[in-house]
Amino acid sequence: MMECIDLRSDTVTLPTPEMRAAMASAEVGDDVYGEDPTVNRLEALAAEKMGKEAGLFVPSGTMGNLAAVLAHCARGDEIIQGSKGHTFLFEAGGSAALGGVHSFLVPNQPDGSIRLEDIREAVRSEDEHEPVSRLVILENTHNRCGGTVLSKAYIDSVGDLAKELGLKLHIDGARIFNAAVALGIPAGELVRAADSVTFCLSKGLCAPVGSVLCGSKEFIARAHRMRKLLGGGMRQAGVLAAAGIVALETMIDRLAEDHARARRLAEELALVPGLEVDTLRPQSNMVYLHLADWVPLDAPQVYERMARLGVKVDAASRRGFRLVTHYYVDDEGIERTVGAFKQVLAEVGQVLPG
Ligand code: TLP
Repeated sequence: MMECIDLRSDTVTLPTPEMRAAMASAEVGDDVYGEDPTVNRLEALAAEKMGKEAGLFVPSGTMGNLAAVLAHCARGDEIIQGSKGHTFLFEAGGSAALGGVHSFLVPNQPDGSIRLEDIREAVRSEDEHEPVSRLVILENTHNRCGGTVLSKAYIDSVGDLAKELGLKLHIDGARIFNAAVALGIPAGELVRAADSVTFCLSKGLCAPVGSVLCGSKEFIARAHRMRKLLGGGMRQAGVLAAAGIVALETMIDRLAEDHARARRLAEELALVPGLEVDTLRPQSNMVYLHLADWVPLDAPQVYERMARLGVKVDAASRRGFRLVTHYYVDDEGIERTVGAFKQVLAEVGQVLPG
């Protein structure tokens, strides 16, 4: 277990001993020639789990999403996506910067969804003044909306609408297994309506590096070219893929533990004077909270004091935090986190009950 409790993200997770052993003994080859047997095995396993024909191992979720956009869209095309989406907010504007692909933003609802009528209204006409609507992106779980889970029924309804409107559907499923575990259904069923999906191996699943983009064979062939263009063609990448295989084989079901701990964390933090928890019953492994108005510190100052007590949290906004549970945060870690918040807030003058 880590000395310090690090709840900044599930990206901070370290590879497990089983992963390190698999990495050390991985059979490898040159993946740009398609000759790395371990990468090939990971891609096949990922495709099977996603219920798609093919998979493509990429270095990051960001590259997976961008390769998908570039494989779906031409310059001057438009993506319809949520205004709180990771692909819009936190991927360096890659679709516009490198793909010449424009975004039409529609509001994310508090549950992470975007409304069907907003998608319908966002679609452009044939008029030459307008960009060409091409792609819808959903995010599941939805990071900025609180780790919220989109249901299969909702995704299916977006898929039907996309088909009707002649659009493709991509899912940024960085944490799709958290969503699937929360819903109690296989991930492949959850993303059935999507033309493509990216999921990450290096978040709650604890692999050190990598994501997999999945879709039809024909789509993945185009995405393969885009990965090369983006500099993501790797050579003996089986060393990394080996950890990804262990992640898929051993780390999915246990995500339920992270979700249970996130709920406990939210419930206990809600009792701490000075903290306002945004969602009392988080749906997956994220807890968002903010400081009450009377607290004379801002989030970065609280972060500093918490860190000195050995607890790291993500100061997600001026007065808000995101706490992400994962494999390396156990029950004691939850207690220490609650204790550290209590202590920091007590130090700024509030008398705590009990
Ligand atoms: N998210 C990171 C940060 O970038 C915010 C985090 O700590 O949560 N999609 C979603 C929904 C994500 O949350 C992330 C990473 C990505 C894509 C990008 O994955 P990477 O970091 O592998 O490029």
